[in-house]
Amino acid sequence: MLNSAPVVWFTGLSGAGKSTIARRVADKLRASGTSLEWLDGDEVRAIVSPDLGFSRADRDIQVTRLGYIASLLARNGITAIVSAISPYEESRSKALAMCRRSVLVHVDAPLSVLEARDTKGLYRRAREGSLRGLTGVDDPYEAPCDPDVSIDTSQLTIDDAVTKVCTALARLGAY
Ligand code: GGZ
Repeated sequence: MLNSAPVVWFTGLSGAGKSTIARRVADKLRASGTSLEWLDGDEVRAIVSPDLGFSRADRDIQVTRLGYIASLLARNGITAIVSAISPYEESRSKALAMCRRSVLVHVDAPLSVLEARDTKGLYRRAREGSLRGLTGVDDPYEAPCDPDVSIDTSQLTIDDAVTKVCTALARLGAY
């Protein structure tokens, strides 16, 4: 029987750096021969969840879908990397509970830094009032109480962030 693989779950606000770090971790794991899939919230929404918006109920369904897909991959020996805002503690914990082994990574930065980066212009639109319900501005984000890894991307380089995640995976014997 195949051993179950880990799920690496990145949570945090838009623009915090989840996808950037997830991509670099994926590259590093692939280079060491790990079979993996990366489920990015934005991409999964486009393909699997076009029916969903950003209400609490819809975000919870999105997070459940991500958790289920990740658990299927992991139990078949494929490491699953998930990057999604996943703002609510309850649905995030339930999704992770579907996965046998997981590393929860909280990617954070002060809101002022995210607003200055604003690569997609979402924060500007939220401040102007043309985008409602942006997480961290006028929609809640429940930070994990006890993440396995905490990264503040205003303080840490991407290289150091990747090393922190890989160290946590090594503790699981998964890297
Ligand atoms: C949050 C939004 C919103 C609102 C559009 N709130 O950083 P991005 O741009 O590229 O990725 C974000 C993505 C959120 O999808 P997730 O599946 O990660 O969210 S959740 O886990 O909360 O279900 C963001 C963009 O969609 N986006 N409107 N109102 N993010």
